[in-house]
Amino acid sequence: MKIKAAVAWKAGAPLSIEEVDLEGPKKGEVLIRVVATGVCHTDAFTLSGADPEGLFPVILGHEGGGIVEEVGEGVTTLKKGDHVIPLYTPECKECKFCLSGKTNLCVRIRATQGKGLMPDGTSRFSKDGKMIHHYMGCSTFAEYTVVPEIALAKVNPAAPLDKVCLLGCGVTTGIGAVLNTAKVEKGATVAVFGLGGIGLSVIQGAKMAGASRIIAIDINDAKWEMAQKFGATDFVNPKKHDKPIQQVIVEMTEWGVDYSFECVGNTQLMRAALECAHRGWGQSIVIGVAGAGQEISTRPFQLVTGRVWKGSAFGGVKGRTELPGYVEQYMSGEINIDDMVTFTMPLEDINKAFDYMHEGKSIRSVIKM
Ligand code: NAD
Ligand code: DAO
Ligand code: ZN
Repeated sequence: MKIKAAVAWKAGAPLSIEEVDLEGPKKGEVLIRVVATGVCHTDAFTLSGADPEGLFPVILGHEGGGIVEEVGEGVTTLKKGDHVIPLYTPECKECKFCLSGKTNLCVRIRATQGKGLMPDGTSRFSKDGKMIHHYMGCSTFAEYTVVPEIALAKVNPAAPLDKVCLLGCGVTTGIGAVLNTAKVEKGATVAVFGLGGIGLSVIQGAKMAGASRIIAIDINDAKWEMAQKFGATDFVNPKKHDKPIQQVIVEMTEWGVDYSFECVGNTQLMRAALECAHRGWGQSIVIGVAGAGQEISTRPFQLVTGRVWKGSAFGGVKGRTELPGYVEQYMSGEINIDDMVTFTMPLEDINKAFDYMHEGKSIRSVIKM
């Protein structure tokens, strides 16, 4: 079928809105009509060329919500009309990782997904016979997309897809990192580095967990108001201090915070986040994705003296099992998504969404198809 999509033909260039060809779903796959999609920093990261796994041409987008249009052979858990959120971290419920009870990092389709292809090793997208890659198994910057059945969470059809689409990445990643990865407990102290969609969701998660103090850190003062709305108690702008930011946080909290979260993708900040964690037990969670080839470092004595360095992908959330519950929490008012949506716009304006992100003007822009 012919569909409209935003194509990234090469790194560093704006997306091009054009008609492309989409093949129907093959065995184990599902055709989705995309209703809405968020634009995440990770899309911009890949578009910039800094992503070590970035492939071009590609249809980006991984924070979507849609409706099942057609199912391929062998699909048993979904039917036409179901409302779904695509999962860049699938859940097959059968692989070693899914069965471990220790991680959400399902490997069932990892190899082909990393190559921008469907599980059979081919792409459903093309233009004039030229293959276009899938992105993170989702490719939601398109009117329609094809996604493996194991990478779709079926959700409450009453939920507005132009809001709950953000559970496909940002909101879930932040809240999950707090509740699943760090397991922040009531009364704990927390520092959050970077107040985009991820950092604000970490703040929201910390508030849900009952943290007593939530220190929000960003170089953009304009982020403070929203951070406060989501539950931050303190704001620190590193640019306004001469000392290293970890020292500032340690001095504010005596021995450091119980939990810190890096939500930028800056390796210097990852070090600062670790080093402001409490001596003896502080945990620091890396959420931000650093550029190709970058490395992190600290003095090993930081770990010898009890600090723990961890990472979190999609908040440690098993999408098919847990995402429907997150949607219900949104519906009951326990999770705030509405305040994360700064702008909504049509697909034709998607490059503006990237501009607003780079200018620090948006938390999330949502594209309504
Ligand atoms: P964003 O661009 O919306 O927000 C980043 C924020 O960091 C901005 O407010 C910016 O002002 C701030 N910032 C930049 N440099 C800073 C510095 N030196 N000190 C303090 N603050 C600084 O990004 P986002 O969508 O919230 O994503 C954040 C990161 O999380 C990205 O690296 C993204 O790729 C990554 N991410 C990871 C996962 C995962 O599962 N691990 C999922 C989604 C996104
Ligand atoms: O299973 O090895 C793997 C791939 C992990 C995918 C999770 C990546 C999380 C960070 C990227 C942010 C995506 C929006
Ligand atoms: Zn699996």
